[in-house]
Amino acid sequence: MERTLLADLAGKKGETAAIQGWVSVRRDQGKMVFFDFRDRSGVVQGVTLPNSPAIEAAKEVRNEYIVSVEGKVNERPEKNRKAGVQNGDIELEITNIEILSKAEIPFELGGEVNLDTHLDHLPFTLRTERSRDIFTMQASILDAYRNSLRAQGFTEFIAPALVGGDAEGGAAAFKVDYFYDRTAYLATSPQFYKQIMVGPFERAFTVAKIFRAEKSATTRHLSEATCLDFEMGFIQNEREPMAVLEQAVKDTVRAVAEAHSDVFARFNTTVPVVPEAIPVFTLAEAQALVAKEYNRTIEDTNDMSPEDERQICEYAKKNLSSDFVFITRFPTKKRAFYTYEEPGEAPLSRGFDLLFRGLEINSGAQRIHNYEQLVARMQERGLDPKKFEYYLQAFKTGLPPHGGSSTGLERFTARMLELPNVKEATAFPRDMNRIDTLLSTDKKD
Ligand code: AMO
Repeated sequence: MERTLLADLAGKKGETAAIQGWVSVRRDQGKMVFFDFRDRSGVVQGVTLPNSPAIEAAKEVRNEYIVSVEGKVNERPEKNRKAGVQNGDIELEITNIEILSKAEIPFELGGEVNLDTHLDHLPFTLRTERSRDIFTMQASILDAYRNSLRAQGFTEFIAPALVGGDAEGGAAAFKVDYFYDRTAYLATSPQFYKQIMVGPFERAFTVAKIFRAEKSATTRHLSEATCLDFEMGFIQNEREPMAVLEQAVKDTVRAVAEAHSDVFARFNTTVPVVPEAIPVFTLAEAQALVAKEYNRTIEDTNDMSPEDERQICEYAKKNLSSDFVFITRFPTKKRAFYTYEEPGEAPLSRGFDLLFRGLEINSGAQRIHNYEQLVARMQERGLDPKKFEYYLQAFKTGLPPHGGSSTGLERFTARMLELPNVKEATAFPRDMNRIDTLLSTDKKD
């Protein structure tokens, strides 16, 4: 018999159907055996009556077994109906049950486990409703972001993960043994390549893997992350990439709100609030505001601390009805070498960050597009322009004034659902202490 997805069972009341899926729960009640089944489309309850030809087979089945089941789709008696539950008004009366795969489970799925136990068992724990929700949300974010940028005239390209040098000229890079005894690196950012792509496309974006060898064991750092990067030509200043990003954020939030109200509810959070215009503060304004509002002194006036980020977001939520805040006018020296300085406000730059629910999820800027100025900036920073000759070709052959930004997909997802740790929003996180399994048992995060 052809398989029916659980979401389509309700249309088969009174008929016989064949389903395939997982056993979320098995319950024995007297001589009957009940099951909660799940598949990619949903859930249904099954019952094996004492006189069913499947009763002996049903007794063998345990939680998380994968089964192929046949049965009759019955309407449940009025008193047993469950309002608000998918298929809460039907039940599959099982006539045949075949085990497709047995399961030896380390613990019950969906119970409370600490993050390390969760991560140690991802091939199993990714099956929880919570994890499936997180990665369903992530897939939707990715989709919506791509759609938004395409609608804004951007062309997607694939950036390389193996590169000849460190793009940011500072961020710690992982070394790779390459052919001919050469050293390659894992890309810390698709930065150079997206700028190069302004040449052919004017507006280009990429979803890129980035690898960072920073020794930061925090709730917001990964060694391997996914970035949503775009770059655009013919801008006046950083406000244009900020506007593109704002539109992408609005489109993404709208799409996930439409598709996943149930997920927001299960995570006990709400759809983020994006006002018509996301509030913009300069670094100095933001820090002065939190210092006053929270009666504290600012330690580092060159950059936002995690506490500054949390507080300015709390302020914006309360007073400006926004879950997002832009910060601008960081000192040029604190930004990557290619960052454009604001001519009227040197030594401040045309760089910006976007904060979301207390965390930086995006960085961007207008870039230096003039070849001579870029070479001069490299030299100021002690970087050897010779090592950047390949990238510099784009400038030698001419690039329009341009800028762009990069959003961390895992951070965006984590804040969307208010997850405390970015690792939970990464299907297979790599950090200082872990590649799949812990690298050392005495170095837990
Ligand atoms: P930046 O280094 O700020 O900027 O990175 C951009 C965004 O990527 C995410 N991110 C990370 N997420 C998890 N773990 C990490 N270790 C990590 N590092 C970065 C963050 C961050 O906001 N080339 C510039 C971008 C640009 O100017 O367009 C850059 O790489 O969400």
